[in-house]
Amino acid sequence: MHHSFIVKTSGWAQQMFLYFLVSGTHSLVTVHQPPVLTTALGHDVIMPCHLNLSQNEKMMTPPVLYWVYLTQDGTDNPRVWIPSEKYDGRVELLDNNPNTSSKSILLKNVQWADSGKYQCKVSVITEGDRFRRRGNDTLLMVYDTMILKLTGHNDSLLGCKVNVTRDPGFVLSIFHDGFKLQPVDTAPGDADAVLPYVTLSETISLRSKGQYECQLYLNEDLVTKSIFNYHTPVAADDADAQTNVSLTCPTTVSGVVVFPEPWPLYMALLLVPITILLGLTSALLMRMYRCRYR
Ligand SMILES: *[C@@H]1O[C@H](CO)[C@@H](O)[C@H](O)[C@H]1NC(C)=O
Ligand SMILES: *[C@@H]1O[C@H](CO)[C@@H](O)[C@H](O)[C@H]1NC(C)=O
Ligand SMILES: *[C@@H]1O[C@H](CO)[C@@H](O)[C@H](O)[C@H]1NC(C)=O
Ligand SMILES: *[C@@H]1O[C@H](CO)[C@@H](O)[C@H](O)[C@H]1NC(C)=O
Ligand SMILES: *[C@@H]1O[C@H](CO)[C@@H](O)[C@H](O)[C@H]1NC(C)=O
Ligand SMILES: CC(=O)N[C@H]1CO[C@H](CO)[C@@H](O)[C@@H]1O
Repeated sequence: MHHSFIVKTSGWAQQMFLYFLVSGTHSLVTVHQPPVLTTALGHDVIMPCHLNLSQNEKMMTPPVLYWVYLTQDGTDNPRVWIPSEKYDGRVELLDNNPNTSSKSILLKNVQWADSGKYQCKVSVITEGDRFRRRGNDTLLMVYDTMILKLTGHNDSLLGCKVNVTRDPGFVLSIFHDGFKLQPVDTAPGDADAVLPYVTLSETISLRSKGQYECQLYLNEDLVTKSIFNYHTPVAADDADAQTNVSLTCPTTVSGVVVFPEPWPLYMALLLVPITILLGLTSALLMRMYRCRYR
């Protein structure tokens, strides 16, 4: 009884396999791509796509990959991979082997017009069938360099500005030593419908010294941030504020990082010739000493 059960399992598995082939249930082949991606203007972005094939599905030929940009009206969707004229020279495959499950592409030098939805599609030929699977679209959103600086005629305000793809999910906030500040002025983006992006802006009044941080969120995810260190408390009168305000340039965390001068390295480099010189001098002195007292 028990024995026969074991013998039968392989037959059962085969039947299941046949069932999937015959019934045309292709739930065992899926295409995965992330729902949302953000990238800085002018940068390159990897758009992931992954073909998931269950063990018992065998492809007869390497799968054929397509990526398309979904236009808003849904017509004339340009092909991103294999690149149509519009994308020529701007798109690369991350993995050139057509047999691997990675179907990700690299889109280079992202522009505002690249904001939007992208779909990854894969054509598969298995032993019993040929069909096409598509991913659930990736929405690409673009942001420009964030600017965080003193504003107002007496530098009593700190303003944060950033241009982003038009989307209600983008939110700017300014924090002081970890606490969120109430803005004195905020612009959710002017309604210039001609431009493919909006300028988000937020201003707070400076209270005390410390670290001010402007953060750009897309829904729950931190996209980019910028830090401003304010060293001296705002003084009572204007003259004080003018002379005694000391600032450091804002450091854009997601962008260029400025490294301090490598003074220890310079010292080390200087020390080498000095040590050699000292060695030579002492050797010379020793010889002179020996000569004199010989
Ligand atoms: C695509 O979305 C549908 C509906 O939201 C979901 O049922 C399906 O599992 C998703 N497919 C993938 C591959 O994530
Ligand atoms: C691929 O499918 C298997 C089950 O068939 C699942 O365990 C695995 O998580 C899937 N991989 C991805 C990337 O979704
Ligand atoms: C991909 O697989 C096919 C057989 O299905 C083989 O002929 C081909 O050489 C493989 N290509 C690479 C780059 O491995
Ligand atoms: C946003 O774009 C406008 C041009 O429309 C430009 O003048 C402005 O400097 C940009 N703002 C930022 C913060 O980059
Ligand atoms: C800076 O100007 C604002 C009005 O623009 C004023 O309310 C504030 O008192 C001024 N701050 C100082 C330190 O003078
Ligand atoms: C105008 C003024 O009050 N200047 C002050 C700025 O801060 C230095 C100390 O760092 C004081 O000595 C100055 O009097």
